[in-house]
Amino acid sequence: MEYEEPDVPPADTPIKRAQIEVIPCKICGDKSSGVHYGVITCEGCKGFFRRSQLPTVSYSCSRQSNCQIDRASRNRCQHCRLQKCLAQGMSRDAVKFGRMSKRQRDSLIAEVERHRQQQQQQQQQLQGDAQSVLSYSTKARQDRSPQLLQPMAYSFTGETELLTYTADVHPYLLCSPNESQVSGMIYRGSGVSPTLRSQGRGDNSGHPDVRGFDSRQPSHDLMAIHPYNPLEDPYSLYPHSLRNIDELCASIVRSHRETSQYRVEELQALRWKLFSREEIQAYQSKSVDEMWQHCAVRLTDAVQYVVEFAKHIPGFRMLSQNDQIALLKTGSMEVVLVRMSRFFNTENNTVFFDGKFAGGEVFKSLACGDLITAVFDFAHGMCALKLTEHQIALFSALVLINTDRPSLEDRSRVQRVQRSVELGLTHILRRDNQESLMHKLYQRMAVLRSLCSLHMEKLRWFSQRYPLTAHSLFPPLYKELFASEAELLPGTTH
Ligand code: HC3
Repeated sequence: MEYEEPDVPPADTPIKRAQIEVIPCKICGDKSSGVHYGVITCEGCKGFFRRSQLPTVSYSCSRQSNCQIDRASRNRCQHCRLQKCLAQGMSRDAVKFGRMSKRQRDSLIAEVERHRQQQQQQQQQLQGDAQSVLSYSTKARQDRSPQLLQPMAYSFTGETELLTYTADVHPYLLCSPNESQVSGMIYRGSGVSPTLRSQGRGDNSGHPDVRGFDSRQPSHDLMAIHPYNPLEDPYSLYPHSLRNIDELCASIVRSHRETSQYRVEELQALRWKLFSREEIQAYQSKSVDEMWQHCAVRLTDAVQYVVEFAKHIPGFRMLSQNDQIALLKTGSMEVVLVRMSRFFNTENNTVFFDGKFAGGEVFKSLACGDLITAVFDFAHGMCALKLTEHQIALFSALVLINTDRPSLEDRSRVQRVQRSVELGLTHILRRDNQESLMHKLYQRMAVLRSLCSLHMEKLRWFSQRYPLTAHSLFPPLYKELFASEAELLPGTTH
């Protein structure tokens, strides 16, 4: 019996179908047609998921279970398409719950509003693009494979300097993922959106972002805190539109929100959606190399969102591309672990993974029990700090923009960007009357470094034990991130 999902009638929810359709399909990025099986999808992915639930259906991937799913490629691999549906939370159960809860509906309204504003910003951005300090050469981007690094054009001394890049060295970092992977990623520029700026003038519509950056507050203009010195001024790197700390924070918070893979409020509704005993058994019966490959794909997905976040931190794209790569190679895993705490349930020590909440036992077949325990303990510790989304956004930016990273070309330039982010985080903590958190956050950064070195130790062990998987079955971006330290490059001697 074919499973028919009764569409949730838009009439009896405060959100009209037409409104939801501003949000692209969470699976393939095509135009959505509503909420289907609990997730906003297009008609094609709705029908695909319905068919995939038939008892006689099972899919397998003929490649590395990390096929890209977008509008053009969605029919190429049913296995990976279904994995993406599940990872986004599609489930037959969603229908049994009937209408959305108030919280889900509120979250959806917020997301619809965000997309509407982003489309508005996009329009303004397109008009302002000619003057924007930073612009991608979209033509070049379309001409080259979507995975390759895009040449970036930015002006330092008035002239546009087109950086060529040795794409054969790091072709996957700094790439622009396809729309469906980071749908909604239409963040532009580094200024404050007119919407935020207009509401900042006393119209505290309760939107936390606006309240947070109400321009009536004494704006801590960096010039005031930081006597202007053309060499020293951290803002000399920034486009004219970003001239005070409130705008820097707003820019980082918005980018965090748009690249955070899951909204905290969305996951709240799912926090008791646990894996069944059979599902846990299925993960535990995977071989070590199978589970490593599975987690590598999930980790790479998460890193892709962090790369997009990094690229929109004001000042990051002003760094040399080698320094951007150096910061991402060492910082992106750390930010993934920070972000993981956003979807960690401290009541049962589970983390949102593959569409449900998983305890440490799900990762048993990685054969990295100490790493898992350390990662879960870290997540627990982060949750204990009860950081707000704004604080997590600024903390994530500070984790990334770190002058202590190895092999930086222009440390002083990185330091200027780091300083502005530090000022931003201090500003947010001062505003929240939580300045005492700063030293705890620096302690968390030290733990992150130890976690990532333990991860590299495990990866070296794995790549020696399973060289074929490590060299040819991990996602290219994963290898690019961890290759040098874990000798994952082809032909590396062990
Ligand atoms: C850290 C983790 C791998 C990554 C997993 C992520 C962060 C992946 C993105 C999901 O949206 C959320 C998520 C949940 C659990 C995270 C895993 C917990 C344990 C596991 C290992 C410790 C790291 C394994 C990394 C490896 C082996 C793939 O290199």
